[in-house]
Amino acid sequence: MSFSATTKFAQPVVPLNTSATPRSNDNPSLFFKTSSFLGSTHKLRFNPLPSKAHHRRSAAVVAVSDVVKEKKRQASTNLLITKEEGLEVYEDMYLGRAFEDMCAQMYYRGKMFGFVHLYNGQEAVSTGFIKLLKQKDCVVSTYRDHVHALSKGVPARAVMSELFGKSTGCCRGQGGSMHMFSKEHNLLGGFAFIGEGIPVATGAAFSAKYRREVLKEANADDVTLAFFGDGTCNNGQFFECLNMAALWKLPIVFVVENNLWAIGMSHLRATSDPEIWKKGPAFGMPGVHVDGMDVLKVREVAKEAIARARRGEGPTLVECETYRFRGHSLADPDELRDPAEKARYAARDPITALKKYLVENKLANEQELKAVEKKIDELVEEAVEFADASPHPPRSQLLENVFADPKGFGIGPDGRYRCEDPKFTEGTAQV
Ligand SMILES: Cc1ncc(C[n+]2csc(CCOP(=O)(O)OP(=O)(O)O)c2C)c(N)n1
Ligand SMILES: [Mg+2]
Repeated sequence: MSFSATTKFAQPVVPLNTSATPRSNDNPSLFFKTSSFLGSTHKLRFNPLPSKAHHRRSAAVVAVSDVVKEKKRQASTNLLITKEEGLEVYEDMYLGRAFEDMCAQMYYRGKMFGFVHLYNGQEAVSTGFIKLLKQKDCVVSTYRDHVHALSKGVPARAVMSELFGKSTGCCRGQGGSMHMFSKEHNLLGGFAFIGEGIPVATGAAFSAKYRREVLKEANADDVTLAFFGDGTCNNGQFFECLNMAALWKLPIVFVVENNLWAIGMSHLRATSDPEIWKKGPAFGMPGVHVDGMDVLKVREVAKEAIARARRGEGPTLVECETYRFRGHSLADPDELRDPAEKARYAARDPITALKKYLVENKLANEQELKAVEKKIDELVEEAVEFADASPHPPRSQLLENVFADPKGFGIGPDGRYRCEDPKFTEGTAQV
């Protein structure tokens, strides 16, 4: 089962839950959409536009993953996951949740500095995709990056320590929450500017293709996953990179984590056509919409998108409908979102849903899952103790990796870092 390239693919569009929504040409006057799309309760005012072009365009679009539907049909005889995989997936999702809950505690106790953006609610996306990767494959994240790092195998203690700004962190305490990076794990960041990681991911995918096709490295079949949010999809870098990746058939999967909000801006209010997955076919790559609260569905879509990239068939755009259970960052009181919307998604908690699936299908029992939870709770506790006990970086590290030419600003004529001179922080040093 595979996705087909769009323009050649004459498959009927499977509508998302938009059928109740009046089309803009149904009624020439302004109307309010009470927004059934993607489960948001946000009210949206549309301006009517002649929308024939819209209808024509959607007919060429690839539909929601048939992979999932096909598998579902077989589900009574053929489970979507084995016991071992199920436990691995559960463990990773539970780790993501427990880690983030601990971050909230530590942040409010003053152990972390700057902004800290948590991933609660979105675990099915990180786990569903990243657990399918090999070590050599690359992941490019956003500022909501702790859980992507954990799924990619960066040890919890190295992530926690980074958050504490300690020298044992995965960036020696120099990056902090939004800048997780690990060469060993091919986690290429952590980016604070939205959209900034997408070109980096495209470059990583280009490098794999170049090594394979130009340098003839037969094993260079690495795949890159670029994660980013719905708000980021209105940024030019998204479109530029889709174009380049499709043009050069790069081994990349663009994973949109559509949690319906960009800080306090509703996706429906900010985006002319909120169905992001439709933008894949516009560039000649498959676009897929998947329930991002269901890790098993995400995994099925991810399997095919990753395999497609590894086979050299090019990029895929996957839109995962998900939701964040906390505010935008830990500094956000989260007063803008409708409590009914929050409650609706809370009821679809991806960890609870997976647990139910595993137990109902006798893939795991409560005791086994409790044992996983206990192990992870201890691991997270240990990560905090490790981070707390770790030393702060030396002052001399302050300007390392900040300047391309460290001799130009960071290091004085005596060969020592200028920041080591007490006058540096007093502002009276000669620099
Ligand atoms: C280039 C740039 N513009 C604006 C911002 C400010 N900003 C920080 S987060 C954010 C919203 C991003 O929303 P989304 O992409 O949906 O990600 P989410 O936070 O929902 O995961 C914005 C606009 C930024 N970081 N970078
Ligand atoms: Mg968002």
